[in-house]
Amino acid sequence: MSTIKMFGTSTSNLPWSDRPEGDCSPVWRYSRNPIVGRNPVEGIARIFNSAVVDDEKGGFIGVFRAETVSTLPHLRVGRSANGIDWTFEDRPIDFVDEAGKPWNPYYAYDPRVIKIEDWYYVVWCTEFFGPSIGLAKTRDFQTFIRLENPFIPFNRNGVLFPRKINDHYTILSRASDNGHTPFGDIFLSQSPDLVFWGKHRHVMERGGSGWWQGLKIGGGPAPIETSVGWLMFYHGVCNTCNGYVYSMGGAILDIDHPEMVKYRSKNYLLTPEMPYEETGFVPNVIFPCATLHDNASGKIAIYYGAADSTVALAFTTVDEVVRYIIDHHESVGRDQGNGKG
Ligand code: BMA
Repeated sequence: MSTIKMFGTSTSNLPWSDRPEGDCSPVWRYSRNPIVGRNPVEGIARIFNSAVVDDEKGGFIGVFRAETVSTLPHLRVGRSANGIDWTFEDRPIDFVDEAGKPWNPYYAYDPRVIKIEDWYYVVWCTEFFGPSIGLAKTRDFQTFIRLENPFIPFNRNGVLFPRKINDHYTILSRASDNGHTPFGDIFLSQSPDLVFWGKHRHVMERGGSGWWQGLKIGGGPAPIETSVGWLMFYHGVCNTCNGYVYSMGGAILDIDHPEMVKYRSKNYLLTPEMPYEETGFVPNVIFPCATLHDNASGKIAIYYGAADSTVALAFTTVDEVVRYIIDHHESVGRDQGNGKG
């Protein structure tokens, strides 16, 4: 039993490994990583940065970022009995608009899947006269209905909260530019209907006392509701003389006012250290997009993209990771404010 409670969809059969002996980091890796290797499907060079959910029938389903051998990213459904061994559909997701007409993005990447009430929502970075956020809903992972794009360009890392907050759908995002944004803080926006978005608030800024999140930060998996606040895993990027390094950080946001950061770890929770994280199409990338959690035991499984090449798994428990974030927290800039500017 965990001391800190988690809420929301609970997955008792989530993939799990105990912390290896002698490992004292707050998050530990699956020893058989990566779980999706290179060239997993004919014509697909790499699958990474992907979103996995409980299919509520005892198995797992997800929306995966796949890149063709001509390096065009698109989204594809995958299924798994155990959350570790995946089979993928042989074609990209075919989106339709609300009238049932085809509406497919030219490119699509970094999906998140979030269940709110009885719909699964897919949020991704889409082509919309430049990169912006795409939004679709599905009940069966066969028909994907695209909704209005929430934002104008340029924007990335759209992440919905798994329930309405103060009667509003709530989304994290990062305003960006057309390329590898040399800036970026996390903001949130709210909507009564998933069409009209407003009440924009600043959540968290890049920076802090360490350098690992000094260049930009971006939302990761859907935040997990806990008895101490929203547990948010995110990515932080630093610039080095040899390129960008993407690590995973952790923060706890106020439950009713998630624009207010309660605690934010000054240390990363996971940084590229393994060969499959340090070497790949883009070296030194850990990019978390999904978690599964079990409310009774407090176990959390984290799915992350490694080096823009593969999918990997890591584990923690709510008690350990929240304790780590609180014990190592620091106040950064205007994180604790009301985000109105
Ligand atoms: C970001 C996104 C991610 C990618 C990362 C590292 O801008 O494009 O999909 O994992 O860069 O290349």
